[in-house]
Amino acid sequence: MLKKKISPSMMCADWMNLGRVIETLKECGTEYLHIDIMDGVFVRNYTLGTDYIKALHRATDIPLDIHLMITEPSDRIGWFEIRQGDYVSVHVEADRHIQRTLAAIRAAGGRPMAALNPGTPLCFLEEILPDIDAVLIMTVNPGFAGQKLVPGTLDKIARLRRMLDEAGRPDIEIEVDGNVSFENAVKMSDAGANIFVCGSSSVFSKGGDISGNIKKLRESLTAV
Ligand code: S6P
Ligand code: MG
Repeated sequence: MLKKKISPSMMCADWMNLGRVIETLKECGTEYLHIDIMDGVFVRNYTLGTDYIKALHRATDIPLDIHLMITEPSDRIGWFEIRQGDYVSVHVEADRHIQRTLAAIRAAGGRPMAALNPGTPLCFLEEILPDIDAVLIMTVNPGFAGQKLVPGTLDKIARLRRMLDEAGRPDIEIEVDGNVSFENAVKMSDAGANIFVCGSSSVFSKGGDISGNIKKLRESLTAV
């Protein structure tokens, strides 16, 4: 059984109090910090960037979970400062040379993760299982926080877990990203996910403070 891990989505944090937010996330034992990188082409938005990653590397030893929503990431991996143990995810839809890109992430000290949009079938992963440490299942169409879960993605997580186990890769982690609310996190965990990207629906929900939200999330996940 893979450890359940929390990866707060930093685009949803209070940017005016970022230092304090990072201290709190560290105190709460957050396993990763999720960094959304968008290019305005692969998704219709811009968010965080290369200098933000450098600043976080200097501010904290929490490993980063860098989610590249950019076209042709193979040409751009070198733009990003990757620290040993950081996860870097690339979308299979965005890359003509995904195997080479995943190898480049590994060579830079990162942990390669393949990301799939809700409409992208699992068969896109078949040839690259030897090259990845994790799969990112998008549970909303990427680009924006605050969206509603695409319901079919719950079954997709379960089918992926079966596919990985049958392929002899129970070690490959499944990350979920999009509307990971307290309720949805339990369903996602039940289906086989173990890394939870938490944004406005849970860790940064206005209904509570960060520590209280993380405590509530961990309690519901361990009750599964
Ligand atoms: C945007 C991005 C996500 C969001 C996260 C927000 O698609 O990849 O990481 O930041 O999903 O969380 P929430 O709870 O607002 O959906
Ligand atoms: Mg993301």
